[in-house]
Amino acid sequence: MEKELSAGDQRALVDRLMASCGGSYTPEVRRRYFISGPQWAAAYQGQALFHAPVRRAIEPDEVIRNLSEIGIAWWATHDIDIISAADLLTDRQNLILDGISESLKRYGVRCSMVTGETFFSPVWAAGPAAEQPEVRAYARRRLENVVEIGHRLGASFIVYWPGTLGYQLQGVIDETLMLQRYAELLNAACEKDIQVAQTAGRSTMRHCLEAKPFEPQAEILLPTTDAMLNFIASGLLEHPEMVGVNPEYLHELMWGGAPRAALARALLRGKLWHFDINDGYRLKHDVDIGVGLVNPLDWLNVLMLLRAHGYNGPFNLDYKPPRTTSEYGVFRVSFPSAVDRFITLWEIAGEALADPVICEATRALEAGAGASGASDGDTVFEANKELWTLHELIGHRLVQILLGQHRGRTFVDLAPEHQEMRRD
Ligand code: GCO
Ligand code: MN
Ligand code: MN
Repeated sequence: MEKELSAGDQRALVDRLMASCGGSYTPEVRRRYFISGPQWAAAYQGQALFHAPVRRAIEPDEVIRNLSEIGIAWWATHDIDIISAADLLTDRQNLILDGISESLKRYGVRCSMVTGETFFSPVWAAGPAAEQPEVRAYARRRLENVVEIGHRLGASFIVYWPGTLGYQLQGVIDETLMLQRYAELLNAACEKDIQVAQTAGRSTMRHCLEAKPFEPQAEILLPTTDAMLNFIASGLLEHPEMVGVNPEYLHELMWGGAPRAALARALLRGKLWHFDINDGYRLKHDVDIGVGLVNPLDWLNVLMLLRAHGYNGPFNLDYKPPRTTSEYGVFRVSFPSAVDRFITLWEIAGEALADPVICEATRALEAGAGASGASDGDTVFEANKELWTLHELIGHRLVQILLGQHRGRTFVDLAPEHQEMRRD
């Protein structure tokens, strides 16, 4: 009988195959990118409605140490990821934050973003902008507290995901009222920020709204990044200049949108400040798969847009290591491979933007045929129709660049077992 593969043997196998994969960057190189690792992604135990946890709980100090070793220079957190419900808004909270600050300092990691939990606790059963004044007063204290936590940890971004802003049952809520009430909460957070920033001699933070089309409410009041942009411009916010968006790649894909187009619309409004990066499938639930594992071509194109428009905000690894990945695998495979795919796609995007074929084709398309005499549709079409073949040529070129064909990755000398497929 064959010897059983012990846990140690399995880890050694994972390490060996991971090393065989190659293509990884050093921690120093990884640190050059504004990539953040969320506490909740690393600490995700694999639990869900139909799923029992598969990994043990893990403390912030351990997460921060591991991110540091991998070369992820930034860390992000929810208030309740680091402070238990019992300690929130008490003096104990400050002790905990001191401990976190020490861990960050010890491992040379910086806190980029903090976010408030307004979806999990029983008190949010009807959402943070519920009818009851006491729920909203509590929500306000919690959001103001997140602002304080953010300043204390040195964060520059706050994210809001109002997934409980909506309803399960028809006829219960007045949407306009709920949105007004939500705006009041954001106004309070911005006011608090102005105050704390002034006292602390710091800049105010960037407040970023994150949309998700489905979950946890049945109907969501602000389901897309576009809805968020509209809300920011609604006149309900007292400091719209302090509020921008944090699109999540998968959340735009989930409703059937094109993430790149959603990002472009936010860029045009000057509101693309923060970006949650991950992957998944259209019109499915929020699987939060690691960046580039499902749609690498689309990701390449997304990053071309962001590079071309000088996006310089954080890339937040808001994904969930799959349930099949072990605790060991989270920091040995999941995080490092996500970072390395991102960096590679980012660099390929730079290559694609500078690619002579794409550049020349784009210039030619922009110039047009130059048929100045053509005024009716048929003549304009006839004058330009050969040029438009370049669209497909550009599409082909982009895939070539993704696959490395432009660098000579071809299969001229097919392996003998594939020879029979050739007809030459
Ligand atoms: C999700 C959400 C969350 C938020 C986070 C920050 O996919 O469930 O995107 O991960 O980003 O709660 O507010
Ligand atoms: Mn997110
Ligand atoms: Mn998500």
